[in-house]
Amino acid sequence: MELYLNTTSPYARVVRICAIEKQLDDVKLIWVDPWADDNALLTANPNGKIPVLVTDRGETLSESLLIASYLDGLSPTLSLLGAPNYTDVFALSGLSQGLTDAAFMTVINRKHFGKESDSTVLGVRRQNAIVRCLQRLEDRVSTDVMQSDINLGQIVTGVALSYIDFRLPELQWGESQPLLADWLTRFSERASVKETAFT
Ligand SMILES: N[C@@H](CCC(=O)N[C@@H](CS)C(=O)NCC(=O)O)C(=O)O
Repeated sequence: MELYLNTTSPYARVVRICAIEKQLDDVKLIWVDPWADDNALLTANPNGKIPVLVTDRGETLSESLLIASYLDGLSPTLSLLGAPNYTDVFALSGLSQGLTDAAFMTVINRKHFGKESDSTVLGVRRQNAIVRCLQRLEDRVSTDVMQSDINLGQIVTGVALSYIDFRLPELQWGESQPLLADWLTRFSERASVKETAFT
C-alpha cells in the first residue's frame, strides 16, 4: 500500500497513527506537498488532497476517516472502531474531526487572506466552533471512549489538539480545559504519536 502524506497534515497524521497502531508495516510513505500540484498525487487523487491511500489492488481511497476505517478492517489486531462501542467512537471522531476542520481552515485562510480572515462571518464561526468543541471535549474527558484503550476517536482528538498547539499556539486552550490538557499529555506518550509528531 502507498500512503501520500506530508508532515504537517492533521488528516494524514490520523491515518499514519492508525497504520502504526494496527501494526501494518507494508505501508509505503510517499511524501508530497499537496499545495504544489504534485503530479503523482494528482494522478492518484484528482482533488489534490492528502491523505490518499492506494491499496495493493490499486484502489485509491481518500478522506482520512474512511481510510482509517479501511485500515482497521485489514487486521484483527486491536479494533480502533469497536471499543468501547462504535457509536461512541464515531461520535468522538466526528466531534474532533470538526475541531480539526475549524482549526485547519483558520490556518489556511490566514495564510491566503491574512489574520483579518478570522473576523469574517465564516472566520468568526470557525473561532466559535473551536471554542465549543474544546469545551465539549473537556466535558467528555472522563467518558469510557476517552479513557479506554486507544480508538479512532482518541486518535482524531489527540491529533486535533496537537495541531492547534502546533499552528494556533496562541489559543492556550489548556488553561480553560485542564482535564483535556492532562489527557493530551498522557496520549502523547504513545509511541505512534511520538513517531508522527508535526514538524
Ligand atoms: N476531509 C479531508 C481533508 C483533507 C485535506 O484537506 N488535506 C489538506 C492537507 S491537511 C490538503 O491536502 N489540502 C490541499 C488542498 O486543499 O488543495 C480528510 O479528512 O482527509
